[in-house]
Amino acid sequence: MRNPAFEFTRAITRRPASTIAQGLRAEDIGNPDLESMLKAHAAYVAALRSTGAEVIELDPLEAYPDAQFVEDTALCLPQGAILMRPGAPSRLGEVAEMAPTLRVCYDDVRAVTGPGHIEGGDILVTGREILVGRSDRTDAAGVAELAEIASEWGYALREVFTPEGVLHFKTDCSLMDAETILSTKRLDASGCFEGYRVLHVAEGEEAAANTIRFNNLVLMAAGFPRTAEMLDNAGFEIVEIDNTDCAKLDGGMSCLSLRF
Ligand code: CIR
Repeated sequence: MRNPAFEFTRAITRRPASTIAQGLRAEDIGNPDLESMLKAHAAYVAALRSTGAEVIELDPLEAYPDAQFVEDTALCLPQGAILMRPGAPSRLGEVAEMAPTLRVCYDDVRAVTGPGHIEGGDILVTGREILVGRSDRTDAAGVAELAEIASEWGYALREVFTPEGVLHFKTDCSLMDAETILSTKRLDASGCFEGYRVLHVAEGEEAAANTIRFNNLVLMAAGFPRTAEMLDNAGFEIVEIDNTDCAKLDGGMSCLSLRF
């Protein structure tokens, strides 16, 4: 039987728009380059497809410079999809753009309607529970509304906290298999992964923590050799993707797809 925490038959992605230079970022380290971002995006989609999954590639949305980070718009579970309510005002409209595609894929599509906010980047679904990190984008009311919907589908949801100054909970962690989490030391130190097997990214390679386990592969940002070697030694099959341009907008591997 397939493990829904990391074995998927489908993914949804959205190609970056020509307006990406207007994308949100905590710190300005220069504008991303559209051509190289498109190239990296194509490599990302190809890696997902290489596992046998179907990838639905949506068109760019010029009005939403962050819309390629589709993960923040929804949570996809085997029972149905839940539309999020982003805490970034400029991203709220991305949800309505994603909804029609999810309604084609799922019979049951629910929504977090507010007043709270929640973004998919703050949600880690493991083999046993849903962890949601409160952050600047995800508040208590957003978590509570998601918890209510998820409980109807039999999920236990646990509220945790994203470290100060870190955009999303999953900026600092990812699921490797149903019981194994890759994390920065600073996030693991909060105790939120007690009872799991935790692998730490190498010191100085904190930006390597946002990966995705997608079927047989782990997609990770290129340029973190010590973390890549550690994961390889732990038996994971790694594919490295150039994340240079997405990183300029605080984006990483998980943000670029919805997986189900
Ligand atoms: C933002 O600030 O919303 C985008 N520039 C980056 C979103 C990254 N999404 C994610 O980690 N799930």
